[in-house]
Amino acid sequence: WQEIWATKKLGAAGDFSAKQKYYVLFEFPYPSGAGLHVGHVRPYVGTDVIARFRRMQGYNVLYPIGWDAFGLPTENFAIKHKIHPRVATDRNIKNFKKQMKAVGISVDWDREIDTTDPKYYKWTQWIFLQLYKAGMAYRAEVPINWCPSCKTGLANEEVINGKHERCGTPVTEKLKKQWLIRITKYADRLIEDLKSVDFPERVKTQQINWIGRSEGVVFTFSFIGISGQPDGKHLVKVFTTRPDTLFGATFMAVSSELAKKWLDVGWQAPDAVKQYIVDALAKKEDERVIEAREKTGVDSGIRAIHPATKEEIPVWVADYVLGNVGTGAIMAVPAHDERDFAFAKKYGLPIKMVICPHYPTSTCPVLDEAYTGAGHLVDSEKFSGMPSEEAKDAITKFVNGEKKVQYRLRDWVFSRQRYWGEPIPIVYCKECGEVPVPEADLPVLLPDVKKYEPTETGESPLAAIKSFVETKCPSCGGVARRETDTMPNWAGSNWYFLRYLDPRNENAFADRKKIDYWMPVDLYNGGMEHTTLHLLYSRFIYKFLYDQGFVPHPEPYAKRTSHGVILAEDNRKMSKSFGNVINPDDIVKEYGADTLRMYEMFIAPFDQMVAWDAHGVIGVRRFLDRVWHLYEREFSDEATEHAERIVHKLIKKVGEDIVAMKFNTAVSSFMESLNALEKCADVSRASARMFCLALSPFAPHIAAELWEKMGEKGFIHEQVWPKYNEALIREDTFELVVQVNGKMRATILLPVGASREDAEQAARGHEMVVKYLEGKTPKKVVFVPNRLLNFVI
Ligand code: ANZ
Ligand code: ZN
Repeated sequence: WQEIWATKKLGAAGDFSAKQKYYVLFEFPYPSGAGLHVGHVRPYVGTDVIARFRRMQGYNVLYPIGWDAFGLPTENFAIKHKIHPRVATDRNIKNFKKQMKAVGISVDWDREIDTTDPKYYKWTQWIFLQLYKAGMAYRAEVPINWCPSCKTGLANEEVINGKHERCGTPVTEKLKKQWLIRITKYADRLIEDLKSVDFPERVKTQQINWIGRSEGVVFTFSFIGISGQPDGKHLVKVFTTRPDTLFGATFMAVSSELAKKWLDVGWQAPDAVKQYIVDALAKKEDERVIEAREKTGVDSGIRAIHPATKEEIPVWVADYVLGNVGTGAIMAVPAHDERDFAFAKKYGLPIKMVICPHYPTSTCPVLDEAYTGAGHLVDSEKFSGMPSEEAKDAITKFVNGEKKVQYRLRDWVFSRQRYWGEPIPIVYCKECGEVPVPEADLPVLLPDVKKYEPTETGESPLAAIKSFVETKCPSCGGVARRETDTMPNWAGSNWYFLRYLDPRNENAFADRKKIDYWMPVDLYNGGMEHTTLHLLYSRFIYKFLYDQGFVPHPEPYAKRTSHGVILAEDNRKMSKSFGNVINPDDIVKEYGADTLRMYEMFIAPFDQMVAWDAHGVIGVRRFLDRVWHLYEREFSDEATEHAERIVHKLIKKVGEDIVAMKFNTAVSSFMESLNALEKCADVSRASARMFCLALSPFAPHIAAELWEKMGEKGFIHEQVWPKYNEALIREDTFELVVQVNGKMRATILLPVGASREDAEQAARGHEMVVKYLEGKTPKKVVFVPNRLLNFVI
């Protein structure tokens, strides 16, 4: 059947068809050397069920596939096994393809794409040039995350719990000249537009938290100069979200990065302080600051003037103040901030309470930890007694603070010092400086080389390839050098869903008419782990393309869903290193593709994590065997009401469940229906047809075969999804609740639509009712049709 699907092009999507379009997308696979395991297959089968179902419903379905093939895993694999990444990639894709075809995924193979194909990455580079022209891509020397094992810079999003998300190595910091993308410019819109899309709440929350918008205030502190007076020259700004706590600021703390800048401009710090700063910065190179680590600091000797009280407070250099957040300096309020509290305790700094949770103030508690909530101000001069929310504005005005919105999100570090990625299309010329490669000269081809290992110098391996580096300036024709850093693999994946719309176009990343026809993606299923990586990046790039007039909407995905991870039978993550990986090929070989598919849909609610269970697989296989046997019967030509009822109910249930992605309950409905059908003396041909059609999105191979065996005409996958008859699925009985004085005393099974008289007669015959009526005549009998009867005595 898979061969027939291939020749008939079952998955082919027609551009501009008059049918209603439906774009269903799964995150395209990274073709690793390890191949697919059964966990990967879950979202493919889920979306395949939907694609097949929507086709039967008459939609023009786009269900595409491609390969996200640049990046570290392949490159590291290639280095380890001494195979060129190109060769490894081709080999991996071939294997993935074979595995996916074996499961019967009905994608449109004619639209297959590969991010490492120069015809594809030409457009990835083109998008970079658009970003560059719009001032959205820039070069700057910034401290970045550095993976000492992969020897490359990383974006913040790629560091999970202080570790590189791909290899697990603790990340360090490195100061480096980098390409950055101004994703921060889109921070507000990335939050705001979540309102217009149908994403799971947890996805929205994670993105909002990652962007971390916080509204606060910048206060200015002045330092005491040589004369012992504030000289007006040394002003330091702090960012705070709690301006109401200003009177509780007992010291200031600055990052070592900021302190280093002061040293650079001539600050004569005591030797111990200098040493602390140098050590702290060096430490970051080999050990990342982790939240939980003990806070350290040193008194800088500098004193600052508190802007409200005019008192002198010490200025400390502390490692918990981050150089790249806010202004790199804070006002420390130990009484009301946990970090400041811990630091003040450690170094014996004063803790001054200014927000009291109780009012009046006489009952203020003694603090044994920071009080971070709201309350009334105390010990704050004329602001004492004011509610803290109100005091925020009042104090800000009082000391001329400026309101400021700050984000946790950083600009996106876009340079990688590795071989297997898209070259960044920029040239450096002595005369003209930084020059973008003209669009007509794209793609900048990744040179075919023998040596692609990362270097110790922090430079990309491309830097050692003369024929690549040395070039002519596109602007003046003079001697120039190419940029040797490559892009992160998110560059190719953040727009791939657009290339599917027009994969062979040589003049544009996609034809605008096709984009208008197909976009937005109607359903995008993918892993939760991509929420603040690919999903955020691709929303951002799409918004950028929207602003440039290349796409019709501000959001690419109308709806997002997420599948749960499948664990191994030992309840651990499936991993080669644990030796617990289950390969779909083995299940297909032993039990068949349809068994694998239905089991994966049956295993648990689609969005929940669950462990693999070999017995469950056998159970599903038995079910399919029984379906097969059912079709060995002679079906009657006459409709038999009982079997019809079963099948019509099934059609309704399965159709609704597919739309709601409740695949597991759909599969159990198949099982229940089969049980019931097996007991029917007669099953009509019409019922058998319908059951087979309903089964076809889940078990397409068996359904196609049964269809043919039944002698039905046509190709099952071109049939229309069956309509159920409302009259047939109506329940024929209901449970009447019988009460005496409002208390339930019995339930009685009655035909739907039973009259008041019938209900009363049946109830009076029930022994419990007889008992509680005690022979009395009810004052009133309340009757709710198809529900309830209440005797009031
Ligand atoms: C005084 C204060 C008093 C603060 C208080 C909090 C509670 P979010 O909400 O995450 O943005 N902060 C500012 N810049 C910092 C930096 N470079 N490194 C470390 N911490 C920094 O956090 C804002 C708060 O984080 C700011 O408000 C500041 O501490 C701290 F009762 O200022 B707060
Ligand atoms: Zn790494």
